[in-house]
Amino acid sequence: MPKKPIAKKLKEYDHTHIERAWQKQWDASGLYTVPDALPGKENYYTLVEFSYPSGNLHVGHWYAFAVQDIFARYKRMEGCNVLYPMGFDAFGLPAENAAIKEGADPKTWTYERMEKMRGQLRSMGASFDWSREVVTCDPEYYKWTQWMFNEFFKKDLAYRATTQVNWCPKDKTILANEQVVGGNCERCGTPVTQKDQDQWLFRITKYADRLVDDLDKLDWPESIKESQKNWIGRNEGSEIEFQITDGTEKIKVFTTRADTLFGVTYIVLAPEHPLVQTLKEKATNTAEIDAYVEQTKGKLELERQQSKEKTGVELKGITAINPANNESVPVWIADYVLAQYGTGAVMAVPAHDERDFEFAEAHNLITSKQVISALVESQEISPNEKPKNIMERMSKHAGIDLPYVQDGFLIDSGEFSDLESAEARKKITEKVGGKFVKTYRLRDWGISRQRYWGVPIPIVYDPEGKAHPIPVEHLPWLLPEDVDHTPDGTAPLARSKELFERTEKIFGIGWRPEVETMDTFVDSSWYFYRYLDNHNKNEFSARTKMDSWMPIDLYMGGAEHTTMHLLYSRFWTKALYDLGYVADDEAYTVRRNRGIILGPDGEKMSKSRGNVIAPDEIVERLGADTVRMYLAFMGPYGVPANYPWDPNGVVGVRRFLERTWRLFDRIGDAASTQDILFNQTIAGVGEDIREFKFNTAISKMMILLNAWEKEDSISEEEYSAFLKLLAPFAPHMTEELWHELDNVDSMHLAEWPSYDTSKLVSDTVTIAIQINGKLRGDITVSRTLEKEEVEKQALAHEKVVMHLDGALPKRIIYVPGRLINIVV
Ligand code: ANZ
Repeated sequence: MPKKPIAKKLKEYDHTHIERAWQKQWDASGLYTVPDALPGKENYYTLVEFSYPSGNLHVGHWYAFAVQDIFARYKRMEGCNVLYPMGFDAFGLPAENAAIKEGADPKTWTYERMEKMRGQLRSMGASFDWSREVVTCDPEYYKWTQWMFNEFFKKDLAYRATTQVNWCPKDKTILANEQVVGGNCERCGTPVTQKDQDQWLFRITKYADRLVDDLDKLDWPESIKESQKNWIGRNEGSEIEFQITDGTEKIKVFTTRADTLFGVTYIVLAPEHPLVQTLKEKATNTAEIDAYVEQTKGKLELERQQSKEKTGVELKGITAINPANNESVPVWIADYVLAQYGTGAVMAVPAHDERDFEFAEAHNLITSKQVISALVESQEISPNEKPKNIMERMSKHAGIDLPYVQDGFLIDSGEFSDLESAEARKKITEKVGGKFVKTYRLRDWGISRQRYWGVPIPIVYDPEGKAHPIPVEHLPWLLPEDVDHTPDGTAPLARSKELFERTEKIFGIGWRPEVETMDTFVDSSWYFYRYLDNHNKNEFSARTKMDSWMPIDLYMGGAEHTTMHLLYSRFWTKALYDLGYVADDEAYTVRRNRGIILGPDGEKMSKSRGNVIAPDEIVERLGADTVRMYLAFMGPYGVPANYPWDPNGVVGVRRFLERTWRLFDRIGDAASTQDILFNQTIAGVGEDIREFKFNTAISKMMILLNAWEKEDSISEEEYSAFLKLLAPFAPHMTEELWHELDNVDSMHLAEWPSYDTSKLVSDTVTIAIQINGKLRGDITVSRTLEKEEVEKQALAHEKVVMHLDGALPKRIIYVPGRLINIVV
């Protein structure tokens, strides 16, 4: 069959025209509209964290969305029915703050920004299925957020209570613990204060154990698993009661070190501990106690834990009895003890705890009551020696600096002396009638926000003040529009006449609406189910659709999401699972975090530094294909690395695409002589993509291109296969060339090229020739050629002959299969 007429010279590579035209054509033909099933194909659901409508796409978005699209496209060519959806996390503070700054209405602002971003997102040429778009501020979406809230409410997973909350004085709203970073508001950096507040919470603590234990079944970066474990902070310990000396009250402490009970020198209560109010009446320094309690109010937990200055006040005249040895010890209040952790009371053991040691030193309390001694170095103990003997051989203090915080052997602990810490913890707890308990750092998730731009909490109160969920027929419970949304610390919805009238009209006179809105992390806790069935009016997502797509095969996102979104959405999934609405109790078992693109100066991109790269401008100048491919070329994807933007690198990638374009003119009747490299490239590119090494995949294509450029001709089959390898990276250009080859169907319906395994290894090798360590040339010889024969051929190489100029080499070093170095 005659090949393409070579005479047909290709026009210039005009990216602007090509990219626009193909984007339009793909849209019009619905190329990326994904059915719920395709005969003979496996479904593959790849998810990326959607963005909030900031209104401007930055390089980070490109890195997140366009580079992951490479993988989605590869999976499609590999034969899967791939879902790669997109949407907007559209409610919340960022949109609202921006709207306020620009004097706009948050709704108008948000919808305008989304429209602009849709255009920018389209310019990436990503294979998003826009027909499944999800927008969390659309009433059709938040109807289901509200419905789920009510399902949780009915099952006591959502409740209202007064708790200490974090308050951002600038954003004038409550923040979840997860949204306080280093004592500051996660969004605006303002130092956060604490106050008591009535609010809505989700009972995430009920899931604490499962959230820890189920991490084992997830293929996630270890770093995220560790952070989640630390955040949940499960701790096993004992609760032990100390009787107050006059016999009226008991103080229950939580300790992880019951083995140190004989070393207790005082007891500390958190200033907020309820017993403080009872005990202070019996103390001789009530006024001093009141003053201290007052002084600690509003201090942040973090500040209390980290403060070097250990403040506190003794409850003078009050003592407690140590149940282990009946000794009485003084009772203090101090803010290094937190009210909401354990029991809010601590047995202090200065000899074995840093914080207690510092506190005792600061207040002249005993610090030297040592009850644990170090284990001697194992090589000093013969396996048969009893611990008793070891103890006798050791000096009692064994030269240890106090506080000694490790486990060891008990000393001066009555009948428990000589036991090891772990065993002693059990025995001592049992002996004093203590209880083994688990504690958690995790608190219930507070979701009430005193802001406008969020999902209205779907609750109404009857005239007696009792909360009722709004029945489903009244959902979506619309966000009122007659509201001045300027934040002043009170809930803006309380100012809506329409909302109050609506409530009374539906429920009766004297009923009033909840006026708080939900934390946006609620909206994003379930959005991945809605992509599967985004127009469903009767369910948040039909079970059949979820069955065909869930669990998500790959969830990519930013490294900053560890304890918020990734923990909340796990909780959400588990709660839905327990209620019988979803089939899996984890929604995504494979998670990878991508890196961050830095400015050309190697610093985080920021307006103030002036190092922000605007993708729109580069797309305009060099094309979307270049930008996609350059970002993929920066380094391995799916690892949390930092990559600085390199303007020369982008141009280099553009040149590669231009050369690929021109290679078209080299298509001829004869295939290239690079059969092995060709097969190796196909194999290697696929393997690299599967491992998210898009950078090395691109290098491999570059190597093949270099080799082909030296050939007189390459076959159309070869060129077509190359286009297929390149298609996920540069979808527009390859589509254009594919059609230049007279293909009718889209490039992106093509199958991934196959390769000939028998041609992966060459029976020849290329050996570098060095003279005095400098590369001078190479020879290609049979793999099995003897050393002497290789040397002979190397010595006959023209460069070597020239260099030796008749002289004999001093030495020849041969590294088999790689290089030969001739020393002259
Ligand atoms: C006695 C003791 C002796 C302790 C010793 C430690 C070492 P983690 O592991 O961080 O969870 N604790 C208990 N409740 C507390 C509260 N509300 N505020 C501040 N500290 C509290 O810490 C558990 C330990 O933290 C507990 O074990 C208790 O001190 C302290 F050599 O009890 B320990």
